[in-house]
Amino acid sequence: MLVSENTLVPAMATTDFLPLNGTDYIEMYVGNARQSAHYFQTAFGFQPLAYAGLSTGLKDRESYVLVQDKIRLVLTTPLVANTEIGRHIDVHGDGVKAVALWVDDARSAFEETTKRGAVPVFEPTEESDKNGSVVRSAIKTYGDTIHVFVERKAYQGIFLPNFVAWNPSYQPSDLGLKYVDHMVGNVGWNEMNTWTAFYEKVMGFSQMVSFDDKDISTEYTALMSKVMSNGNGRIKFPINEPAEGKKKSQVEEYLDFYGGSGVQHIAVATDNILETVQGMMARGVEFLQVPSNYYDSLLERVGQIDEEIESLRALNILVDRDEEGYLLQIFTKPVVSRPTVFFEIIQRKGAKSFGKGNFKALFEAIEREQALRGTL
Ligand code: TYF
Ligand code: FE
Repeated sequence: MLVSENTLVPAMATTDFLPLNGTDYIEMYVGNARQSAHYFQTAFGFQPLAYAGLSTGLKDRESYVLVQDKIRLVLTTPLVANTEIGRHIDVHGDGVKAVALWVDDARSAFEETTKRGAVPVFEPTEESDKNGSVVRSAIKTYGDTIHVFVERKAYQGIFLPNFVAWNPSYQPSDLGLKYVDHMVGNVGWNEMNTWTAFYEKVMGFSQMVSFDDKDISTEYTALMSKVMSNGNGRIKFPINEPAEGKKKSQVEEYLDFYGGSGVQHIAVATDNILETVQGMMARGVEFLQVPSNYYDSLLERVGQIDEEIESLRALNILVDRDEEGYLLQIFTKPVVSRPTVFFEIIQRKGAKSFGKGNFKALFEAIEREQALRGTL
């Protein structure tokens, strides 16, 4: 059939060889999962979901699974010496090991990506219990980070087979976090294009936007960034690399302390950033601060918005606008001991971008923190 010029060709005219339904879970390897779980419950409002460890038959590790709406966070720690998990923590500190992606077919996901050059971590593996079965497979991405493909269409349990419900009496309330908006990787000098090519060729992603060191440089530091997105836009992975500036780039500081490439920030969405951030602050989460004069010229830059400027100023929430709408965002200080992993809280009101208009104010705020650490 001939397709005339005016015929609308469906966006997915070419079939997506790696259809992704969303982020399935994020697994962090941490030194003390029991205490980290308490922190993410208290400070971020995550709810207890599942547990696996000594009492479920594991001998060398334990995991706590927390949930808030669509976000699942798995905190895993070794229980004995000389494990792969312990080595990961020794090299990287507490950090993100796995970005798990929800698929309909974990066998096909593994086959399609490995045949395009992905390095396998583990082959499709079926696990089952009385609630059904899950198939998972995994490939490497930047640094020691991996992508796990999770196929759960034959599973009715709470998380994965062989996890039990975790239902402690301590259950602080939810803080309105809804889903993972994007997850950012910091990669080594001149490696950004290697990894964006990986997401393009191996995982079928395409590039949404790119920022060079002219967009993202302050008086002192610089970085470059490209945002990769999967076919249906549910998965967005910006990739940063350091650029040469007058002083040490925040990405370089990350690479030094993380011991290489890894996940820099996890951006989580809320429908009410004012309430979410107020709640998180009351529970002890520390956020980066911008100078109060950021708000003096805000309306000129972003135009009319629903929120009151004074409420945004009081909480240090940043605003940016693009052709499609605006967004509100704020960044935590690192949530681990090393200056590495942090969170972004984001509320989108139409905007599909990442807050380019805030880069300068944000990066200057990060530099003030670097200066306090003596790492600038
Ligand atoms: O994800 C983004 O692109 C924004 C901005 O080190 C950003 O959140 C980019 C780099 C960075 C911190 C934030
Ligand atoms: Fe971000």
